[in-house]
Amino acid sequence: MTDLKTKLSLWAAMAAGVAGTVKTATATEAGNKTKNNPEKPNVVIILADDLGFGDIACNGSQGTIETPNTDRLAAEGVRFADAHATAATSTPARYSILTGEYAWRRPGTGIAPGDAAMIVTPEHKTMPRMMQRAGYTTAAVGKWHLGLGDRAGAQDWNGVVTPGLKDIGFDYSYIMAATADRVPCVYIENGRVVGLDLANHPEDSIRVSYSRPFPGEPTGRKNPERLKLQASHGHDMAIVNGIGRIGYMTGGGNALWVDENIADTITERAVRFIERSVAAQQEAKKTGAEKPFFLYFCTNDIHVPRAPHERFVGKSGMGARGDAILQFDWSVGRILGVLDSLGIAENTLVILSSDNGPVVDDGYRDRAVELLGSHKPWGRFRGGKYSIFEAGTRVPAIVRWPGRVPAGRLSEAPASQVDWFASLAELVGEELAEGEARDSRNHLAVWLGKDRKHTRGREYIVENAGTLSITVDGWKYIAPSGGAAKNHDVNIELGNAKEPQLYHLTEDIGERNNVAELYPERVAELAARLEEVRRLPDRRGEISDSKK
Ligand code: NG6
Ligand code: CA
Repeated sequence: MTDLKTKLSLWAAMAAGVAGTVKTATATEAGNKTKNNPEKPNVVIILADDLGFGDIACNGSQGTIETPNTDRLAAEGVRFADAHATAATSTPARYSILTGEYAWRRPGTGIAPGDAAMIVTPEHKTMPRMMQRAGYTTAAVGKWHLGLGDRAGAQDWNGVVTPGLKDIGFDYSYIMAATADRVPCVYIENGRVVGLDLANHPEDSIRVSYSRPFPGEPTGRKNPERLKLQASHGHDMAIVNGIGRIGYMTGGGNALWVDENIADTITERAVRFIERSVAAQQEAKKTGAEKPFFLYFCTNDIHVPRAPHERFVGKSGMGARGDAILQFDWSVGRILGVLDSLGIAENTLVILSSDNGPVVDDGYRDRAVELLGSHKPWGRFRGGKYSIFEAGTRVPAIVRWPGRVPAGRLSEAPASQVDWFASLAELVGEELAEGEARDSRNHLAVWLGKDRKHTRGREYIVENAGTLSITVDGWKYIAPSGGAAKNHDVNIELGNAKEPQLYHLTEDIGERNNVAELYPERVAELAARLEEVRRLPDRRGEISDSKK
C-alpha cells in the first residue's frame, strides 16, 4: 500500500513543477511577445447565462438547435471539451472570473439578491483593474449579479449607486443589477438608472425591498391574473412587464426594462462601446497612445424569465428556452459582425462561455420542459445548474484570435474560468502581486489552444455547488454533504450524498458508477488534495506550503 504522505508530497512537487513548466512554455509558445513587449489585443468576454454544454450546435447538438454564429466562432478558434465554471450558479462563478479566487473561500458569495452590497469590492484586486494597469479601456455590459453599493438594501436607485463598477476597474458599465428575475428591473449606466426622469415624474421614484411588499402594489402571489407568464415556483413578488419577480419594487416608470428588448438593448450598448473604443484608438494613433479595449459582455440569455424578442419567438420549435438560445446566438453574431466591419477581428481575442450549467424549468411556465424534445442541454453529462455533477460547471467555451489561435481545433485540456485572470495577465504582460488572483494560474497556452491534452493544463479542477469536488487525471471525487440529492422544483440531481463519491470520468463521463468503495486509497488521496487546495493561503503560500 502506498504511503499517503509520500503521495501527498508527490502531489505537491507535481503542482510546483507544473506551475514552473507553464511559465516557460507559454512565454515561448505565445510567440514573440515578452514581458517587456507584450501583445495587447482587444479582449471580449461573452458570458452567457445558464447556457448548457449541449445548448450549442458545435458541441454536438446539430439537429436540435441552430447556433450558426457561435459555431462560426468555434470554426475560427478553439473549442473546449473540458472547460469549467468554478461554481454551478452565477454569483460565485462570476466572482471567480473577476477576482481569480474561488468563491467558496468567501462567505456571502451565494446567489445574490438584487439589493446585495458589492461582493466584488473596491478592496479586491480585480481582472478589469489588472487590464487597466496594462493600458486597457474596460467595460462591463449586461447581467452583473455581484452586488452594488456598500450596504445591502441601502442603494440610492434614484441617484448614484455607489460604490459601483468604476470602483473595481470598469471605466464604463451598463448593467442589470442582478438577474432578469430579480428587482430592480432597470438598467444602470455608470451608476445611474437609465431613463429615470424624476424632475418631470417624481412618482417614478424607485423603491426596492427584499423583505416586504409595498402596500397597494400587486404581486404575482396575490394577482396571478395580471401575469402574462405564470411562475412554476417562486417568482411571485413584484410584477413588472406582466412577469412576477423575486423581490418587491415600486416606481421606475419608463426606466423599467421590457424583457423582450433586453438582448437588443445590451448588445447595442456593447457594440457602441466597441465602436467608441475603436474611434478613440484611431484618434490616438496620431500620438501613439492607442488603448486596447476589454469588454466583459454578459448576456441575459438564456436565464429566466425567457421572453425573447418577437423575431425569435417560435423559431426554435423548442419554446422560449430554445428561442432564447437563438437570441443569444444573434447577440454573438452582432458582436462578431461589428469586429469584422471595424476591421479589428484579427486583433481581438474573443472568449465565449457560460456562467454555469443548464436548467430547463427554473421557475416559470414557459413550456421549456414540454417542448424540449430530444435536445440535451447538458450534453452527455449528469446534473445541471446547481449540481456538483459535471453538467453543473462543465460549460461551453470557445476562444478565437485569428492567426494566433488555431482555427477549428478541439481542446480536451482541463480548463477553468478561474485561470482567465492569470492567463490574461500573462498575455498582456502584467505581473500579479501577492494575493492577487490567488487561485488563478497562468494557462495561456491551454486557453490559446496550443496545449490540447493537458500536458501542461490545469492539474486539478475544483467545482463548487454546495459541496466541493476535485478532478485529477479523469478521477472525480465529490466530498460528502448533507444537502438534498435532488432539487425537485427544477428536476435536477444535485449530486449531494453523505458518502464520498468517486467517478472515473475517463470511462464514466455520465457519473453513473460511484466507485469510492473500490478505490479507498484514491478517495483518500483526492480528499487530501482537496483539503490542500482549501488550505492554500495565497499564490506564494501554495509553493512554500507544498515544499514543506
Ligand atoms: C434561484 C431562482 C432561479 C434563478 C437562480 C439564480 C427561485 C425559485 N429560483 O433562487 O430562478 O434566479 O436563483 O440563477 O427563485 S443564477 O444563474 O443567476 O445563479
Ligand atoms: Ca447563471
